[in-house]
Amino acid sequence: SEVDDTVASPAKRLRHDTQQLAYPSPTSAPRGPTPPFQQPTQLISFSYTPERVLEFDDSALRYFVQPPNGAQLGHAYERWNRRPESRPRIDGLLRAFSTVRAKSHPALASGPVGVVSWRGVMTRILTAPYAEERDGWELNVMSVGGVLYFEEFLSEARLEDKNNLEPRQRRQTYFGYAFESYCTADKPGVPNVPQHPGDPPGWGGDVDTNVQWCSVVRTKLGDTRMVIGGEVDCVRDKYTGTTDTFVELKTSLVIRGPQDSVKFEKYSECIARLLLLMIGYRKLLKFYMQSFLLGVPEILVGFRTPSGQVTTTQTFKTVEIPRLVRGKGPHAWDPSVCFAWGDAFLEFLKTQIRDKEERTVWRVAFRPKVGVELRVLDDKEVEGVVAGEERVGFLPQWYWDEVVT
Ligand code: 0WD
Ligand code: CA
Repeated sequence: SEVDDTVASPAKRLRHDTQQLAYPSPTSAPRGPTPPFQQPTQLISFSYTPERVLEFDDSALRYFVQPPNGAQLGHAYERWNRRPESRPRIDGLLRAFSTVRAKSHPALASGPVGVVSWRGVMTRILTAPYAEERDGWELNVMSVGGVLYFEEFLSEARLEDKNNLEPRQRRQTYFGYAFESYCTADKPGVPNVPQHPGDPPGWGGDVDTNVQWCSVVRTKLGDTRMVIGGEVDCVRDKYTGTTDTFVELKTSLVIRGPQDSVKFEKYSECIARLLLLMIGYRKLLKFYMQSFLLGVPEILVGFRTPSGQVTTTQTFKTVEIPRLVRGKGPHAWDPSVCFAWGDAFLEFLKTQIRDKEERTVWRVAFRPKVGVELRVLDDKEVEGVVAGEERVGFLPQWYWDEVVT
């Protein structure tokens, strides 16, 4: 060929600079002992106000209340105060981490932190062995002072898609938030009183997705200590400053079929299993991992009709979920596969990224059924990530100044 592709071919260069980690087959039993996952300890909590200002207080903390029978999740849809999708940033979590470090929190004394990440990102990583074709993801990664920072990467097109959901999809997203409204109150044990004329009994106030209460925990997977932050929907009865009373709220569509005739009167393992089947194994793994990572002990699922009426609720103890699915057919999953993979993934990043230039931004791309690819972003790509803000890579300048001295 006339083209000198030894220098010019970006494809070739890419291949050369790209490291790969093969995806583990979930059916092959993980080799060796499962890496331990340490019980999460809360380091700090914070709130986002309706103006989306981060405050180190518990003003956005909500308390669980039983939702009314037959709650209509389409209520006040038109009054939803929607936060526009923007590039998901790690800044809030870094402010929290910076604050606990300044206070020399005792839970940070046991050893160096290896990973700082939002919980949603860790959920994606750990559930990768069971991901379906459409569940691929991309991350930006930086390694500064021996700490790996993860940030979800959404392309402009993906951001656009998230901002322009089909009306039907957007409504379904709203159902989840409306369920949270019915299930939570400002104060423990005080039932919700309607604010607007026409609000149904038990409505906990209009949905504002700016407002969030977040918990930041310390945990450890294998040899890697992690600081993970995530949104917590509410606490049951009281807030103790620990994760013990955290509750995750979910909705799940009741699929038409013989299940409809089942009466959900008492909690029994049999009924729990049936409900799990209705949620679907794949979705249940996400529920489980998301809650487990933050130490949330309870998941309350509201089963709804296609039009958004809650027909029944069921609470699950997070740690009991794996036992309910273990060995149950071809779609069953095993969390030890996820932890073994997660550990291998973190070790892979540590060996590949070690001793490299700290300003470098790495991109991890996960392709379901294939594995992950790791590469360095070029300057132009980093520009897209930074988008004219005061940042070093994707880290805010103030944080960089604080840790690199
Ligand atoms: O701006 C964005 N695109 C995102 C921001 C995407 C994902 C997360 N975040 C932010 C969150 O606002 C929060 O401050 O990161 C922080 C931590 O989130 P997380 O706990 O790590 O997120 P994840 O576990 O993915 O989701 C937890 C909850 C969701 O509950 P359900 O039950 O649906 O899993 O966070 C909410 C949602 O209620 N949530 C969002 N709310 C508004 N806009 C969004 C979003 N884009 N993503 C998740
Ligand atoms: Ca939720």
